[in-house]
Amino acid sequence: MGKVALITGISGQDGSYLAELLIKKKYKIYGLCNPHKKIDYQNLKKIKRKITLKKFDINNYSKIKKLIQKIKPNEIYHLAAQSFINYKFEDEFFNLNPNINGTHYLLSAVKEFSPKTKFYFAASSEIFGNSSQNSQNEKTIFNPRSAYGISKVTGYHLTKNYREAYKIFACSGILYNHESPRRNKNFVTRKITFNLAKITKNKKHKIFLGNLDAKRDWGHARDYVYAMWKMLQQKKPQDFVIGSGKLHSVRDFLKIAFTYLKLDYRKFVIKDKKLYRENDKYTLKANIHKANRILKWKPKTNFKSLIKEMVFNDIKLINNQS
Ligand code: GDR
Repeated sequence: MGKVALITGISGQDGSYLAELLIKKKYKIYGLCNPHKKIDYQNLKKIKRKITLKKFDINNYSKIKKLIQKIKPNEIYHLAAQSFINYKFEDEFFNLNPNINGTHYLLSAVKEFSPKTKFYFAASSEIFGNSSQNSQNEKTIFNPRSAYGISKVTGYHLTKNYREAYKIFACSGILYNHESPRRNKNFVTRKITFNLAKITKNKKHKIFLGNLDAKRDWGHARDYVYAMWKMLQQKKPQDFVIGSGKLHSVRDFLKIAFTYLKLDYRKFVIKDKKLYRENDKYTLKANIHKANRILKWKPKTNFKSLIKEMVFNDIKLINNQS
């Protein structure tokens, strides 16, 4: 019999790549989707028939309890979250619920009804926020600068406390930005590649962007979900920083993307002050030494290959639409 996995947020970029990986490894998969949001079946098109998909509110403890009691999964990957970061604190309750209550409900249900279940929490580099260190590792002090970051710190500590107090196999992956052709178009990488594809159809099309000098540590989501799985296959539960360890600016991303199509990005980009983020002044870079050493993990896809895959995927998408 294969293992059973429960994935919250399965229809997102990470959830769908992870589900594909686990299907190859013969897992039976239960995937939860937010019942208040339209499900993006596009990401699940390859695997829809191979998973049990449930519209499920993870803010409902009695439902979570029943589900865990019933399926007793070998592994839970808690990926559900409102991932677009609002630095203005407007969306804080929206952010806080899945990361805090959802994480707590799942861990508590595991403790009560399925204590052998291994648990993964999707933390984020945003927990470091305004970090005094040039690159961050598992020992770096947290200093979140957004409600999103604060909620991820809480989820991280809940996970750590259940691990230490109740001996649950629970880990947090502290993931830096990870992208792919499945990235939501709100995020800057996909916004660029999708609009670039539109430009190939209409040379008058423009892309409105905020701070082009903002830097991120970017990797491919497919590589990062493999690290999640590896974390739960270890003998001992521990937390890991997962990233590329390399910094690039939004401008670097633009230049490379446009160069693939022999275009000059400067002719198509309009800077929009409204898209600048007041609180987004911090540059975070991963130190992935521990993941290298213990998980034997490092990213397979480099920055240029990531961009190439995204650009040509969006061109195909636009061509199929027209
Ligand atoms: P981020 O990703 O906030 O880092 O969160 P995003 O792609 O939104 O921003 C990256 C950088 O690009 C700059 N930027 C713009 N961003 C957007 N979205 N739109 C623009 O037009 C634009 N112009 C410039 C931003 O200022 C920023 O510096 C992601 C998410 O996946 C989180 O869930 C995750 O926790 C973190 O990464 C690690």
